[in-house]
Amino acid sequence: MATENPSGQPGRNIRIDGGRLWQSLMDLAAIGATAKGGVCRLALSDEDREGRDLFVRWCEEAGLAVSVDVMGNIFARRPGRNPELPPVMAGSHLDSQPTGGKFDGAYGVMAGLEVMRTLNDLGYETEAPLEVAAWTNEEGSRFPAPMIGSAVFAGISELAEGLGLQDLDGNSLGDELARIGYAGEAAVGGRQVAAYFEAHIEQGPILEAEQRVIGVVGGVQGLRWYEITLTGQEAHAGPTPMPSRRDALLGASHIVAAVNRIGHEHLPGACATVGLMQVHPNSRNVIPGRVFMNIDLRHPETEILDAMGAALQTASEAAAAEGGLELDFAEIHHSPAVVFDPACVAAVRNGAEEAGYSHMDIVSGAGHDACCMAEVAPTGMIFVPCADGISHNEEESATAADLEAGCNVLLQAMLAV
Ligand code: HGY
Ligand code: MN
Ligand code: MN
Repeated sequence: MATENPSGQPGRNIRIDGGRLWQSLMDLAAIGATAKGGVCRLALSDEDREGRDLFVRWCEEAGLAVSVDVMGNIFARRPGRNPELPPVMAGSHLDSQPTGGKFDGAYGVMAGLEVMRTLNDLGYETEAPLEVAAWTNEEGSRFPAPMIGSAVFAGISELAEGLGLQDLDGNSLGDELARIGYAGEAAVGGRQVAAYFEAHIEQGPILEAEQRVIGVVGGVQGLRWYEITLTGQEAHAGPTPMPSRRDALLGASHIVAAVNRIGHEHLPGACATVGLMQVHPNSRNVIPGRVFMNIDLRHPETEILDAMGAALQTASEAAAAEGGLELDFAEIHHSPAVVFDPACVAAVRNGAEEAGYSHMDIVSGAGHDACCMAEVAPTGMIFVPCADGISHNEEESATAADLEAGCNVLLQAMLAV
């Protein structure tokens, strides 16, 4: 390794290679590519394995030491002068939504790798080691607990809970890790991290509307997920009189309307969504006997999020009573609102200012692995705009220039702490 830093500056004038970053994102997006220009790399699917393998190969080509922990989280480590110091970490996730975009998650992992590649090019030696992490099942789309890889690393969730999660076909997360060859041997968590930074597209419209390149993320709103099962009675759609029906889908439709009402009643700030529903037996001429659904509630303020959850339970009980239906109601996930470490937030803001990028403070509407990492390390996030604020959509897009800017800020923040 050459001298610490040939330019003599503390990394201030270093810039990443935006073309290389963009190409890595496009090469990764070819894995699980969808016809509409997005990606489908569900957690621990064959496509996720392919994306992981590509990331690991690139890390090894960059001379990074790769390890995989028992939750399948991948860590690529670049040595610093003092191996005893805890690492400064960047990271995000490689898994996607079924109709996901090229940048959600992938950007933060590729940006972390680009930071390593840039420092390698310059022969820049840091005092502490650096790491880039790819966390397991951030999306919570296949296995019903978002950010579970980082949550187990941070001690928020138990390993057994993480490995025991099942997808809708009954496959366990642990079995799928083994199937794709990512049931690692390294212990999960229980080690110090000096600081964690996550670069991510905003996934909302604010930066674009305000014409800012960098979002200095101060924190993340709270999130609760609920699973509801309504059970009525399957019956023939023809001879069964309307008054005597116990139609589970009718009850579910009242709950869907109530979720939307609850969101509007708790503005500003509330978000309320029913994104997953299964109707049984889902046959054209059978009155649905059972409906399974997931509800996603979000708000920056804990008390209001709690009130939204209480209103949902009341509405669900009323819908079940009205329809003569059995109700199973369970909260399955809670990520409390998070405030990021002031020093990390300042490092992001300074990185943007020193590079001359327009920036603004912002709170994240989406959950991220950074929410979990904030439990165990000083944490910050860097946002860049995405077109029309659209994400979790195959048309998700961002500009190479903005992605490059965010990665430059990530580099500066990692060197500054
Ligand atoms: O749901 C979220 O906010 C994230 O995309 N997992
Ligand atoms: Mn994400
Ligand atoms: Mn996402």
